[in-house]
Amino acid sequence: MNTETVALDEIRTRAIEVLRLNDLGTMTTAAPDLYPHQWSWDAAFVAIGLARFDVPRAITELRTVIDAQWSTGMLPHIVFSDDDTRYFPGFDRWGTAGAAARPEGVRSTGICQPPVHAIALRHVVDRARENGGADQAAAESFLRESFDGWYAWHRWLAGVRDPEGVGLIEIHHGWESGFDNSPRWDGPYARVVPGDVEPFVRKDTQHVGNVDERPDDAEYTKYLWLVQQMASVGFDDELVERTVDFRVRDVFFSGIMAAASEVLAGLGEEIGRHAEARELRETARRFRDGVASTVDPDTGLARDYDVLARQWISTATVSGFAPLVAGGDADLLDRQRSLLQGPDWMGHPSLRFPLPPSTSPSSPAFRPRTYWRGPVWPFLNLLLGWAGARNGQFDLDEQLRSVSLQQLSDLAFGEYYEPLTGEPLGSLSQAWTAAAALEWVGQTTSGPERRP
Ligand code: 9WN
Repeated sequence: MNTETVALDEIRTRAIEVLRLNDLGTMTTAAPDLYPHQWSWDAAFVAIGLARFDVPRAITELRTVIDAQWSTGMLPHIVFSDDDTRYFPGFDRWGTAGAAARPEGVRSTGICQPPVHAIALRHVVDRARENGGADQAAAESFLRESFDGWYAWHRWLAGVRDPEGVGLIEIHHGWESGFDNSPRWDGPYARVVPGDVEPFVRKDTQHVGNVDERPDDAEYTKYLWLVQQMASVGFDDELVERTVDFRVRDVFFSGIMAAASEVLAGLGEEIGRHAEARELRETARRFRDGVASTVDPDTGLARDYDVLARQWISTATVSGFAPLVAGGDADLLDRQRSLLQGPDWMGHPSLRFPLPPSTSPSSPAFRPRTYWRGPVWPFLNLLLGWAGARNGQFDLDEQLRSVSLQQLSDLAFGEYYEPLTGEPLGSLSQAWTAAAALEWVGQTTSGPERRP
């Protein structure tokens, strides 16, 4: 066995241990202490990792996500476990107990996260088919059984969050983006003026090495104010849109929407759901075009749009690469790939590893230790690599894979990494980081054979 094989075996073994450590049976907690519940987009990445060694468990993870679906079609961003002690804001604080659309018996929040789920389901079905036998039968049956749920989720997003059909998803909280305190949201949050926010005691700061890595209390007050605003109208879609002080068209969310709609269309075709597949391909086209329309000709980066302030958001964050995720025009994808591999991003000379930081080190907004303001997030690199392979950008996919595996050979499975030193930050034993590692270790082919 050569050294690389030994290291990969070890990464695999330890990553499986991390997923087992976070396993509550029907859901995987996002992290053992900091996040003791199931998060929606984390669960999708977790399913991708689980599918590398336990297809039935990967199916269970996705089943828990879909079982929490609201009657509107929305998939909530957190499905709460029974542990009410370690995370704030918990189920009671969310005020979703009386929300009419929430399925009885499933405790969840009332906002959503990016729709990576169909991409995860694609991975699970593919792994199951490679294994054959019972795995294949279970995954194919789950695909048939759950297709309507995923389809309803995409229809809800397309209809309720993009009612004007511009091809961009509107979000109502930074938490919906999954990029909570990214400098992308500084402008919109600066305009949020909280009313009376019920007193609160945070718990997240007890679980990280240094509180500066997390959002501050002023940011949390605004986060909770938005929750209160939504709760005050029972999380009703129409009323929320009229009430909430944060309304932004999120370009990265929209890029994922484009990619996942295309993938879901393919899955639908495989089970004979041709009408739905046609509609989903049309949805994918709409969001690809929407994402491409935001690209700033000067910087080459895609932009979010602040609906209330009627302003573009041009901060240089990794979300500017939404077109790579969405797919589409070959010239645009080529330009974006060069930009990503160039000196303001993966090629920045100060980086410990040539991987995309969440904010460009060349931007004045860059903070190397603070959460979404600079650190490298491994799960995002898995998504960008997947998109790269799908776009035929195999060098990008291979670079993200091999360098990420070097980074993750510290076996800490950090939530995020300090880009200049390579130090793991936030939570350790983070589930989706372990899942990303498992997927990378499991990829034994590169180049066109791996085209998703
Ligand atoms: C709020 C679980 C989640 C991720 C998000 C990440 C962080 C939560 C928090 O953790 O958000 O949803 O409390 O900080 O920003 O992307 O899904 O890992």
